[in-house]
Amino acid sequence: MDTRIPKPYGEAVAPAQTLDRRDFLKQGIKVAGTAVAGGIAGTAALSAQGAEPIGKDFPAWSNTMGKGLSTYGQPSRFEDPVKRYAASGYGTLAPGTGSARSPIEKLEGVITPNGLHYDRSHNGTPDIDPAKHKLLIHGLVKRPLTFSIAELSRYPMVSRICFLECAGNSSGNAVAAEPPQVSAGNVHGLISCADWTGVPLALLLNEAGVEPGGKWLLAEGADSAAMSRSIPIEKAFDDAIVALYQNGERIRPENGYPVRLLLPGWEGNMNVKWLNRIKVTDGPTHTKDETSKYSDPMADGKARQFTFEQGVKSVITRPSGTMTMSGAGLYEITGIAWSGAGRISRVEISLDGGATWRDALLTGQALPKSVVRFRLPWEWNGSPAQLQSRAIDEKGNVQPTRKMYKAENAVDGRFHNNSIVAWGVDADGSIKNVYS
Ligand SMILES: Nc1nc2c(c(=O)[nH]1)N[C@H]1C(S)=C(S)[C@@H](COP(=O)(O)O)O[C@H]1N2
Ligand SMILES: [Mo]
Repeated sequence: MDTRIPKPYGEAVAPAQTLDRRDFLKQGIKVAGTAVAGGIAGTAALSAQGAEPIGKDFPAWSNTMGKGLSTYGQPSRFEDPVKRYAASGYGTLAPGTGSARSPIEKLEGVITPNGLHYDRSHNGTPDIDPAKHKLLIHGLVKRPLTFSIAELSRYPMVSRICFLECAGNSSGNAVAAEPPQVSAGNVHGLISCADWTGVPLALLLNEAGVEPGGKWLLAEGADSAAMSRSIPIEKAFDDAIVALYQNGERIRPENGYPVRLLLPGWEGNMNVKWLNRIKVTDGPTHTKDETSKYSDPMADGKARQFTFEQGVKSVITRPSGTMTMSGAGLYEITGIAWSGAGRISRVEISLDGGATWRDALLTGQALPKSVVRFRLPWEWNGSPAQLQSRAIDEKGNVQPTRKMYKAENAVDGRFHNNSIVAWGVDADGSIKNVYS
């Protein structure tokens, strides 16, 4: 696979290390303008492809009938390498136990296509017949209720674009002695963002009638891992969704079909997939999934019992590790940022390993608890550089450095690593994962 990054506009255009975005657009327009006037000869990139006068030698796809209609669209066959990075540590013993990471360095915008949403499963994907699946709400309620999927589908629904991130995302960068030389998605791809639709959990709880002593929930999945977590009931009345749809279509089996719990901004693990039971309790249940894991060991020997909110974080996805720059010139640095605390208010980029910073542009909408995309034009002069991004959210939380993360967490602490990601660019254009 060719991982070289094409330069957008051929030749070097300015001596400055970075350009103002308006300059970037102007330069782009200037180059394109020259190209048209000069018969598409203005740029190295275009002339290299061999410009032809319009109307001569049409490619076959322009003068033969196109392929027939299809009932479910697929990506172009030329895009075949865009795949999740699937890894299970247990071989044939438990092939579905592990994770398939999103190839974030190959995606644009903020929405993760359903087939590329990350999948983290504790015992594989169950093959659930929606006609036989039920959701039970019981415990400290006036009326225990069960809901079939058909019944759930008749309730008023809400939609929300939000990110989901595994507590174990970026754990490779937290514990590996040397930075792993793999793609951005291979280290940081346990993050995805989708448009989820479903029934507000508050609606269903109100129908069941929560008793005054009901303060927590136990949410359990129908998979054979019986994954279950305790959730403070306030979250249910804030923004929890019993989700049935993912980006407009029914949730994919890997992501919780036919119904999952969605807790916007909170630790991926608590977003119970294949949801089949919610029990209202007076306190946390202390299930196996929240005592054996997800209780982060700290440097001082103590452990955090719960970490609900995902920290403020960002990753430059292009240029990024394992890619190669195609020579000095103008590039666009881009990446994704998110925070469990709300909106991203700012993303800063450093080109010199954290010594100086400048603001990136946030493009599109900065929705709360969603992924936002940032961009910055960069005139690379061909000498070594170290790229970093630092996100800040509307609550004033600032993405920490890796040193800060390591100082706070146990030596083998690997969860909730939201520290700054650094990419080292060598003079030969190769890009490496580096610890700063
Ligand atoms: N029932 C059940 N729910 C589950 C899991 C699971 O294994 N079983 N994995 C959890 C973990 S660790 C994460 S990070 C998220 C992942 O959601 P996704 O696979 O849809 O990305 O689901 C959570 N919900
Ligand atoms: Mo997870």
